[in-house]
Amino acid sequence: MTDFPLTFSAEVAEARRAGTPVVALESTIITHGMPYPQNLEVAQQVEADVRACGATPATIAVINGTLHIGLDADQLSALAQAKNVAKLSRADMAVCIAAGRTGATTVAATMIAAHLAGISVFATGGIGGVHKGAENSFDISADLMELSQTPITVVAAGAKAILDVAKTLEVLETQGVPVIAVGQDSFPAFWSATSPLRAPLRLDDPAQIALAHRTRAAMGLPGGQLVANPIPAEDEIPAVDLAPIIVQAQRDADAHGISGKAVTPYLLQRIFELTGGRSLTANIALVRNNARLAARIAAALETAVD
Ligand code: PSU
Ligand code: MN
Repeated sequence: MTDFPLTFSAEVAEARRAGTPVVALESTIITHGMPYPQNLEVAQQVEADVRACGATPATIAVINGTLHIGLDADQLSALAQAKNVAKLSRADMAVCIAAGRTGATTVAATMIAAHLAGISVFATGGIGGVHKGAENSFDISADLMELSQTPITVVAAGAKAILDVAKTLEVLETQGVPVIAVGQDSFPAFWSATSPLRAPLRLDDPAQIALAHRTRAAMGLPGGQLVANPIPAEDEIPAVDLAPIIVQAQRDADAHGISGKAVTPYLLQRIFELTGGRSLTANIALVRNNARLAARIAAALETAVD
């Protein structure tokens, strides 16, 4: 019972009826994070990875004013090619729906939608965070505040090195968000498996992560968990290779006066150009790796509930 347009794909509706695991997937990574046609291939591949690990994928987006929980093949293909799609965070989603427009969901908006749909686990690439120079620009992603208030376990490959990762971890701590590294102590840095920073928490087993999710709910603590899953070693770009490229991309963003919502897509596109496409190859590998772990966590959550 909703008083706004919300619809489920056939396979997500069936999974909800059957009580089988579902993994939410965001759509900003498709519309603003990768070029066509790779974005569509990756979106399809990530959905296939979730299915291969025993869960149902629910890619989330607003299409012509309806919040979609799961997209069919034609909708996914159309979204991947659509122009001028809005980038939706907590602030924008209701306006987009009310105005009958189309928008892709960021981590924050996907968490809100997943929660509305009764989905607990969400896989993405990297979360938004505190940008370099935030002490002047105040550019801090709404993703961080969303993690503190919406009970979703988000699987990401840490935070992108385009961010101020140390400040991002500080804000997450202030907001009471558990940041849990998987299989290592270091907090992963998106394209690179490790960073000089230690993750505050570590759990190596999907069942433990699922239990921590349920324990948080049982204690009445609002908010979710950030699961920081390192990119597989064979796919990473070493941090030393990336460091000068990130400096260059940030310098270009500043020189062009890029601000607000445009910052993250601009930096990703610039790094794609400066790495000759290598950043995209790594991005694809880490998103797929996150989808597989998320499916296992979702399966462990369902097992624990029954
Ligand atoms: N990771 C990617 N590509 C992306 C994003 C993350 O590899 O496009 C998106 C996510 O949707 C994330 C958003 O929520 O960037 C953060 O944007 P901002 O910094 O404007 O909050
Ligand atoms: Mn921002």
